[in-house]
Amino acid sequence: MMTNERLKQFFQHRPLTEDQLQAYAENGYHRYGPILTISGLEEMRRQCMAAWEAEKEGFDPNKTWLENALLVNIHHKASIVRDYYFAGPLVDVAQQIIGANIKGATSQLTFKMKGNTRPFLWHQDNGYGELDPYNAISCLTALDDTDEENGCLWLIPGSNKEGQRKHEQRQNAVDPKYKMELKTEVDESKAVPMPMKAGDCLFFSCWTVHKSEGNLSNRDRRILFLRYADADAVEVYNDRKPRLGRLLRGSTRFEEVRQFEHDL
Ligand SMILES: O=C(O)CCC(=O)C(=O)O
Repeated sequence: MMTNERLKQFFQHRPLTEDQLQAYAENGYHRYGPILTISGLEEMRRQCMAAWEAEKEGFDPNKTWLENALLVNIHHKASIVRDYYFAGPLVDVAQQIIGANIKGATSQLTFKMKGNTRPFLWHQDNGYGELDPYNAISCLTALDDTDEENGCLWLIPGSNKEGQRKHEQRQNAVDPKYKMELKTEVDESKAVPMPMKAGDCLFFSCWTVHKSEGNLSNRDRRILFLRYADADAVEVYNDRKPRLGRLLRGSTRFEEVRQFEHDL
């Protein structure tokens, strides 16, 4: 693990204010703004791209979303992600939002490279992986400037207050091989784009409905996606088994989760 000095060189810590916490509870998201320093962004890009290029080839329209856009467990493959995920500013943010007991629930690269025009339909992250309690947060760190042209996220402010939604399973029009895509109905007029600068972070609740459009630009759109959950969170879709993930703060009632910490 990095020393505190090195963490400060790469990551910008800012606890959320009371007003920000209140706005998050109301709107279901928070634009944290810059979270990586210039050298943090450079190092993050360098390590993530090395991991990406070791496993992925260039964008291929005949491949699935999973093949083209996802690299899971990136914290096993890039030490800076591991430090950021386990000891960076987002752990404090997660603790402010979720409470004393926190685990890491997901780490992945979500790279919508130029040429990848596949939209990602409206959904809640708890649609794909329903966790209980319902306070998990998804944190997106931009490794490129992201905007409407290259497939930034869109979300529906306040949708976090409407609880767990029904999702329909769809076949994606641009990526027909991907049959598992979920979609929930929304009032599109309430949608707000979430452009980000490289090095910025946006996080939102497991109930916040969001989507992204295809990347129609000639620029890549690289995002690091991390999810944090209550240390006792269970997978509703999996017989309520505990979600495995490293315990980062506090304690857990699940021996598997305590044990999991030592496996990494
Ligand atoms: O990366 C994207 O464009 C959307 C991904 C997303 O919303 C998700 O993984 O939940």
